[in-house]
Order: sequence, then C-alpha cells, then structure tokens
Amino acid sequence: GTTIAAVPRVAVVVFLLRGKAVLLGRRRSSVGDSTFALPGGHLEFGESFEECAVRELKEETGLDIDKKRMELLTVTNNVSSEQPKPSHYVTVFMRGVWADGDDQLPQNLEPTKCDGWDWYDWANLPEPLFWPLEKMVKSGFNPFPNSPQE
Ligand code: 8DG
Ligand code: MG
Ligand code: MG
Repeated sequence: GTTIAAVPRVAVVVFLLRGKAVLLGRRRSSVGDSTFALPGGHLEFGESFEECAVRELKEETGLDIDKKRMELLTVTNNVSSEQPKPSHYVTVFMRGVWADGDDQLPQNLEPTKCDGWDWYDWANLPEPLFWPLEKMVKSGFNPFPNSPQE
C-alpha cells in the first residue's frame, strides 16, 4: 500500500464540565477502540484552540458552548508505537463549562466513531479510559476549577 510519512499531529479535546461530571463517549476507532474519551479532534489549518474545541464539540455532540469561556488546561505529548497504527499526538486539553440551567442534550452525531455521549462523575470514571486521558488522570490532573492540582 501507500506509505504515509509519520508526523506528529495536534489534537484538541474538551473537558465539558457539568457539576462534578465530565462528558465522555466510548470510541469506535482503529485507535483506542471501545475506550472512553473526551470529545475532540484534529486542529485544522488556521484554527485557534478555542475554535477547534467549539467546532469538534458541535460536530460530535451537537452542543453549543461559549468560545469565550473556553480555557486551555494543559498540553500532553502522546506517542504510541502500537501496530498497525503508530501515532504521535500533541494533545491540547481545553475546559468548557456547561451553562447553568442549560437544557441541551448531547447527541451522538458521529455514530460510526462513538457509541454515545454521557456524563460521568469525576470520582467514578468509566473504564477503560482512552490511554492519553488515562495517563493524564493517573498523573493526578483534575480539570475542575479551584482544584488543588491546578
Ligand atoms: P476529525 O476528523 O474530526 O478532526 O478527527 P476525529 O475523528 O474527531 O479524531 P479523534 O480520534 O476523535 O481525535 C484525534 C486524536 O486526538 C486521537 O486520535 C488521539 C487524540 N486524543 C487524545 N486524547 C483524546 C481524547 O480524550 N479524545 C479524543 N477524541 N481524542 C483524543 O490524545
Ligand atoms: Mg471530530
Ligand atoms: Mg473526535
């Protein structure tokens, strides 16, 4: 087949917070199949992190969130030599906040890529988590504002 040059890519993913819960979906993908992951995707040419976060969230869940209330939390380097698809992502973690009293429901708009979206308590996350997320959680990172880890 065709040989594709392996290069690092930039991914932007979103911790959408609602109370003590975060929005996660079980992946359907050759990368991290059936693990729980944040909404997000690839940064497009010319995009800001905020624009990418808002766009991916909309494309994948139908949810509209305020670009001005998006914040950059951290960046991690994720290298995997796993066959058949080695990958290298620089992953930008953004925080979005669910507006109080918001009645939008997450929709599964890309059902070939995800089993569906749901809210999961931070203290009781589902397993297995997608490994870059798992790595971050294990490092003690907490996406909530005013948490001691920040
Ligand atoms: P796109 O075509 O919409 O741009 O991409 P996508 O189909 O939405 O890509 P994705 O796999 O959801 O996200 C791109 C990469 O981001 C993924 O292969 C690895 C990296 N990534 C992480 N952590 C997470 C995470 O928690 N969720 C998601 N969705 N991607 C993550 O490093
Ligand atoms: Mg996407
Ligand atoms: Mg995605």
